[in-house]
Amino acid sequence: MSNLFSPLQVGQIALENRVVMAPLTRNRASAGRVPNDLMVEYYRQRANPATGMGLIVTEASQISPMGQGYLDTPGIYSPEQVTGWKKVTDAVHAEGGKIVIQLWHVGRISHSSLLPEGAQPVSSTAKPANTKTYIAEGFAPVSAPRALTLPEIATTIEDYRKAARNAIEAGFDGVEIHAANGYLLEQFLRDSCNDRTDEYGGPIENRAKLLLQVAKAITDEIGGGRTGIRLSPITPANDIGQDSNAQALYEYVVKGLAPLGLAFVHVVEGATGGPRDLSDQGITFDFPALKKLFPGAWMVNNGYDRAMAMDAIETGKADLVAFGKPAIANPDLKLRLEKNAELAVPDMKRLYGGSGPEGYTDYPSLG
Ligand code: 8OZ
Repeated sequence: MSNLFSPLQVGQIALENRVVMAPLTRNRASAGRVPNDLMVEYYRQRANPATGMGLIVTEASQISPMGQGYLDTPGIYSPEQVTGWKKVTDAVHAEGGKIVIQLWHVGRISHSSLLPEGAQPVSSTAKPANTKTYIAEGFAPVSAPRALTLPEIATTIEDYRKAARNAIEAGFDGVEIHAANGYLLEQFLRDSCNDRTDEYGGPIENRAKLLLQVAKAITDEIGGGRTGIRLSPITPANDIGQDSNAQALYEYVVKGLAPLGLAFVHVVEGATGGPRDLSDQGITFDFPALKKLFPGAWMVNNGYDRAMAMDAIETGKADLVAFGKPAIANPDLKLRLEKNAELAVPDMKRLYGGSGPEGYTDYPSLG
């Protein structure tokens, strides 16, 4: 029988265990949004599947300069970034590990000070989100966006395609499309945000079009077996609002993804980093019904502890479990889960930013 510690072939990626490091924003890239040597060490520490992660999903990484929304997040659009990431993938592979990069465009969750020539952020809409981001001066309200034009949408799809090509050049085993947490692709998906009147707005088929075109471009470029996607059907993250019919929307999306032969779908169950159950707010979602529509590997996330994760795999509710905070504080997470050893907790003051090892590469392994 499968369990959390057993191998799994995920598309073209052979995993030695089912413990996944979730994508985790750490805001530690160097000038030019280039991955640096401390980032190499951080991923290396977690990469050996005998003790650490069966699969690492990197922190969200912008596909273009316009895709950036926070200070010091890494990119995957410049040659220098590809060179920086190559050091990460080489280190992970030397440990016997597997790593995919999360491809990110923040859409309206950005600030002009982070964008080329102080540009306005872009989105499905010109309505601003009521939230903050983190810039050189500290926390700041996001800047008002403008709606992408049709030619700009085409360019954005090409940016995703190029980023996927860059990821393979940088040695990644694949990519995860970030279509969650209130960022660009979710800003198109949900009718709580998307107020377009063109072919990318209105009915579900139109709102899902950008996501499916991005997935098609990426799978054409690098193959479905190297492509995964992250969805968060009911998260309220980043002031996205609830879709009027999330079940129908996300079922349409997963049905549209299935023929592309994606390696995995990664679902955030409930509110990202918050409650899994939102039924007290009248918000429910049938996740097993969504899983039934997808033939590839099913990755679950959000507040999983050891017992929940083991149960999810053993009962077939999921094929993979992604851990966030536990993966930050426990480089040997798989070993600790296997031994039922105590899990360290992260220093929450050091989740974002910094340039030294504190709260980043100084979490010890057992023994
Ligand atoms: C925390 C801080 C900044 C960004 C996400 C990429 O929620 C993020 C993120 C998380 O997906």
